[in-house]
Amino acid sequence: MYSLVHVKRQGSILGIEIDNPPVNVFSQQVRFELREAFIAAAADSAVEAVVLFCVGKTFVAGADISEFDLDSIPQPDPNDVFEAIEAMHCPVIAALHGSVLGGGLELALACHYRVALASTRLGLPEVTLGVIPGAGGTQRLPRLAGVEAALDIMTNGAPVSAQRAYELGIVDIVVEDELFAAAFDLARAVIESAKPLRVVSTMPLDKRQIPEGFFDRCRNSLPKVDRGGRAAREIVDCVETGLTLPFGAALERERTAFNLCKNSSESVALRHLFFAEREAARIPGLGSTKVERRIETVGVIGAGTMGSGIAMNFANAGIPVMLVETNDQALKRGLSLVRKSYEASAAKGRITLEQVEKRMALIDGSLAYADIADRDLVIEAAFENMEVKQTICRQLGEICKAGTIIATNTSSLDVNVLASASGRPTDFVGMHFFSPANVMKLLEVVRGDKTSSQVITSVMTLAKKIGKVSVISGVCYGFIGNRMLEGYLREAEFLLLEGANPLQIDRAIEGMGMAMGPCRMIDMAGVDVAAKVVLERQRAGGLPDDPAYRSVVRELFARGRFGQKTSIGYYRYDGRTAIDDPELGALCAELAERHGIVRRSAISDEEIVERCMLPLINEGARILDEGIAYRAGDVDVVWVNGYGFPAYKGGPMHMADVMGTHTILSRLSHFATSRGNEYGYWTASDWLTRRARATNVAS
Ligand code: 3H9
Repeated sequence: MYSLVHVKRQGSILGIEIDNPPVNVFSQQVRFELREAFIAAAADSAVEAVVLFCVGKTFVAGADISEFDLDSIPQPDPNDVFEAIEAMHCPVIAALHGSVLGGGLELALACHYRVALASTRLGLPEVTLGVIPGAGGTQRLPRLAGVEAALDIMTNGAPVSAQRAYELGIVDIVVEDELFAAAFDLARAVIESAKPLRVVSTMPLDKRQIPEGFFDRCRNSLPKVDRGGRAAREIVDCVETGLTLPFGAALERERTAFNLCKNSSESVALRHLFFAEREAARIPGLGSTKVERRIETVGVIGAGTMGSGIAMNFANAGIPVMLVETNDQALKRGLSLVRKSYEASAAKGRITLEQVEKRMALIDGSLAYADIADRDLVIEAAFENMEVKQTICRQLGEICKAGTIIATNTSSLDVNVLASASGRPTDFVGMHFFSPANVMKLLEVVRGDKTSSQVITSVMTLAKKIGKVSVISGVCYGFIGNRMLEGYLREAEFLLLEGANPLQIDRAIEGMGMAMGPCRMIDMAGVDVAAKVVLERQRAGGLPDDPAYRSVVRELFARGRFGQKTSIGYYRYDGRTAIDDPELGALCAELAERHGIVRRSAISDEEIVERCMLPLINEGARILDEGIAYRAGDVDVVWVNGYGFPAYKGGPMHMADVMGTHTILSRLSHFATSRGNEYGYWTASDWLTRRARATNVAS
């Protein structure tokens, strides 16, 4: 008796159904039951065709990623199941819907025919997990779609539409609805035609169409630095060697490469993030008893860059949104910002002109708060000033209907103070979007002391709907992400004072994988913006009493070197090209002397990376200690999705795991001695110390 695979007979056609919610992963149990079902079907000569399909929202969405932590994929191997399918005496038709990904597509490719619903997405996204298709994907897909298209699909990992898959020969029929009827019709047609079975593994690979030097060109266009690129290179190798090897040997070659990638530190990190992103959406202790408020309409206060970007997220997801401004000019400017952005996307072919108009039609503008009183969610995205935001929140609390969720997009202000200003703290939440808000994936959802679980859950569900990766943060200065930025930037600046230059710092940090070094990042965001944050923090008494602390950014601000916008900041700019500026070196030398900091002639890249990363990890640990983040994975998700931390290193806390707590403690202690620790910069967090003790006890 099977539990996850069910067999249903319709005359001489056998329906084999996989039912492994939520996404029908190709787990060991599914493989076992499916193989048994095919072996039984093969023994039944009355069966003239098989239709393979899945229950629920999708066909098989891939192999079970959690099995990758094991030494090898547990038996039965997916390839054994596929062999059983290909060896069938009668046609096997896969009926596809939802997300046919990874091992799911490999399963479909082992069938003789494929019928798909038009809404289906098909792909081999293994590369995004640092692995390669390991169950025949690198061998069967090129046989159907051709080498070039197959490599494109596998090396970039993005799924294609059913229509595109049809054009490429991956699926045979696309239907708008009635998937099963179409699959059964095809089964009957194949039975009647008595054509030979289309066994993909026996199809020839047309080598003549591959131009000279094709694979080398392909390798050269992959990422130069190893940003998780090992898997992409292995994919190219597997396809190339597959041209000359017998199919069975090519499968073995593929599996060896898969195992190599699976055991790489990059893949371990990427898989950690896959699960961390999903875990981040959960509120501990809430279980599955979720009661949510419906959010079908949204209002946004403020139509500046942030407000209009936020509004676009909702329009993109088909949710009507109203932008509110204080004057007509600002409103018109905001709406035209949105239109321009959509038109730019259309010009790049990302959306159609029809979609531009459809989305614009979902965005209304108004000058009156009363017009958003009946909205389900209202987000204030006004200027970052406590008085201004308090006034807005008060007004929103007064006019919004009962049940409206009131949100602030503050990046630094106290959400509890704003919640109390609204007079409805249980309905109040922080929604910290990152700029540009319509592009950046991250959303920090800030729970105030009194925010109801229902409100948090509703906002997390909405975040998923608008395509955000969301993480819950408690209230503290800068929440999870910006708070951690402080120690990181502090050390970058101290390194400048000690004699490193911006170019070296950025190169070292980018060399370890960050998307952008700290100096370039501040120049882009605005030295003035960064300096004002420091000055405000200082005014509020939130900073150490260290006159040298962030003295570089403050001095640059005082000298009007605001970064890219004034063509000079940490760098001098020729257009967008950053050029080393000797005057900056002189300025840092002057500041170092003023603050009694000894300059050195050489600072190693290793020291730069360590000095910037250790405070990041240490502050992440404090955030965990204080319960600001629920889990270490949440911290990682924030830094990877909001701050350009390399996904293939898994985030700062995953990096800490890899380094080991004892190593981190000993390096913190090293810098406490070599740099001095008057202001506690190198004092280890309790969390790290406790962990080190726990590992001592365990070992
Ligand atoms: C592969 O196939 C290798 C093979 O070539 C060969 C091997 C030899 N495994 O994302 P959701 C869980 S590599 C385990 O929230 P959605 C997920 O953790 C794989 N678990 O749903 C979550 O659990 P929980 C290639 C998985 O509707 C729940 O399912 N395939 C897997 O927003 C719901 O997930 C991929 O890379 C998995 N493969 O999105 C596809 N997939 O509820 C990965 C999901 O406990 N999956 N879970 O938090 C996805 O991209 C999305 O899940 C999908 C649905 C688009 C399918």
